[in-house]
Amino acid sequence: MRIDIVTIFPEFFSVLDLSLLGRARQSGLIEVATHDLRDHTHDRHRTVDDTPYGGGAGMVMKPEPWGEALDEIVGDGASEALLVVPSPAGEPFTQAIARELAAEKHLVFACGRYEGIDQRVVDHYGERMRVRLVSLGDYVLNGGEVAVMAMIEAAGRLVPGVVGNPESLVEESHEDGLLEYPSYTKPASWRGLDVPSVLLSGNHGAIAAWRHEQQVERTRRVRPELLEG
Ligand code: 6GU
Repeated sequence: MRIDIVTIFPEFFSVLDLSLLGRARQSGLIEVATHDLRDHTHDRHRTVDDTPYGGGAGMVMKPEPWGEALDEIVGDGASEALLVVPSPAGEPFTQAIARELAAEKHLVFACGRYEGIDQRVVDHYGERMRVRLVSLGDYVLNGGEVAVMAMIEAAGRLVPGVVGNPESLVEESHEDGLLEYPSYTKPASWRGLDVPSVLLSGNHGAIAAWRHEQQVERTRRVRPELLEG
């Protein structure tokens, strides 16, 4: 998988060198390139934003640097790539979307700052390629960078080969529509708290039943809306 990220803070993504995704990059499973939007400005101040037409607070990102940067990445014709624009006005990011992103050959992330990117950027590229506006949740971030980091981590670990033991992907929160069951390791007793005895029983049927029960109970308690579907 190839990932291109356009941002005014390329250094922000240096943490992608670390851990699981860092290893996936070293082994060539995932190729990541960051692009500084300001490299596509042509004024002395490297301006990427301007005041909004119609008035109002905040600044809007100008379309021209985005056009230059994205043309350079996807070419100026139709593109097979998927353009992902993080936006609080987008569709909510879910495990299902992470799976869809993980199946793509080429992802391009356009990180907006300020009050967002001139709408014509999305409209223009929407005529040449698939574009998705995706939100991390119902709260406001200063820019798309943190959201893109979350999306890359969630999707990247689903790319075949990135997580060593693919079975560990199956028994996780959200993979079966439920929250995950509580986990325990040694010692069997810690500060007066004992590991549930069923987990020490060696009875795999009973353990599976207990874990499922815990999943349903947890989900009913904190995320009842997940049980409706
Ligand atoms: Cl994707 N971007 C910004 N700026 N704020 C957000 C978000 C994205 N998702 C939730 N809040």
